[in-house]
Amino acid sequence: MPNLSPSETSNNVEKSLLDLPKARFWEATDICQWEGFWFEPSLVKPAMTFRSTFHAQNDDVLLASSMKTGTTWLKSLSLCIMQKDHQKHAFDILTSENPHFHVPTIESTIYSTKPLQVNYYDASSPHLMHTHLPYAVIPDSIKSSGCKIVYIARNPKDTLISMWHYFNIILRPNQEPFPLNKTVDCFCSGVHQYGSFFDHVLEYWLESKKSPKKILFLKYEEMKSDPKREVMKIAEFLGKPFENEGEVDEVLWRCSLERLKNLEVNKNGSVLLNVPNSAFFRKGVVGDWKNYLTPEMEEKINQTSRSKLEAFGLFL
Ligand code: PAP
Repeated sequence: MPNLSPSETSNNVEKSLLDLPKARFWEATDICQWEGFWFEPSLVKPAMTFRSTFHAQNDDVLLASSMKTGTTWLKSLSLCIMQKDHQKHAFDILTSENPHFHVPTIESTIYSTKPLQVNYYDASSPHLMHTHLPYAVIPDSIKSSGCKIVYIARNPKDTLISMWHYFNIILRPNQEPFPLNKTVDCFCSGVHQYGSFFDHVLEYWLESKKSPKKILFLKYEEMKSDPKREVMKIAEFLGKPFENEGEVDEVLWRCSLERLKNLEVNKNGSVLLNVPNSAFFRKGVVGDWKNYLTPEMEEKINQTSRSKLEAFGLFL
């Protein structure tokens, strides 16, 4: 096969994007299916670029998650942990910008409203980065190098309700909220951004079982119920154990929802196009779904969880 120039490769990518299966998400935006998952069409090209050109270093760290499962919290905690040797009692980085600016989601950097601080394709320094991409499409070099992966999962019903609030703000600002029963249907069939949620979580979980030193699998609910234990686990896993309990408390306080929500940088501004920083902080309550879902909706999601997750031994 002849070598293709970058523009020929790019043209081929554009053409292959046109052939992907398409669907409408919440009557508001198009999504397309690539490698078995659903994406906003504009994210597929950056995802392909990430997969084919990113070269992981052994000391890189990739945070990963499906949407609305605790990404913002994980980014904040990991950032503080990775920087704690330099920071000590000095500068509090989370007061300067939203966590999504400091730890960008690689494939979404096309929506960044501000120039990035780090070039993720420059291999000269270690990276702390995040992706919502499923395990199957993350770069091979991440899988084969010493790069560690921290994944956060969340109960599907709370994830769905969090997603419902978020996309109603972002995609339907002057409309009625999207009907919840239809939201449940989309969620269970997997036709939503980065969906299927169930396949996404299961893939990372199975990989974490095979390679526990490579992938740390966290649950939002466990982080809420025993934050100290979980944050110490993350720090150990990243090779940055805490020296004393005071350090643990400090990091947890810096990253607490109440504090982040009330920081000026998060009350105002936007680091992602058309997404106010405030949209990333809501209630953070385990079981909030009980305020919204009918018993029928609950059963539909439970049934999907049983067949897609619990059948493999994963309980969320
Ligand atoms: P993303 O996928 O768009 O990045 P993500 O941060 O994963 O969003 O999810 C947002 C949820 O995490 C919100 O949950 P809720 O809708 O049920 O309230 C948000 O409130 C919660 N969240 C954000 N920051 C924190 C934090 N520091 N501690 C605990 N929960 C948080």
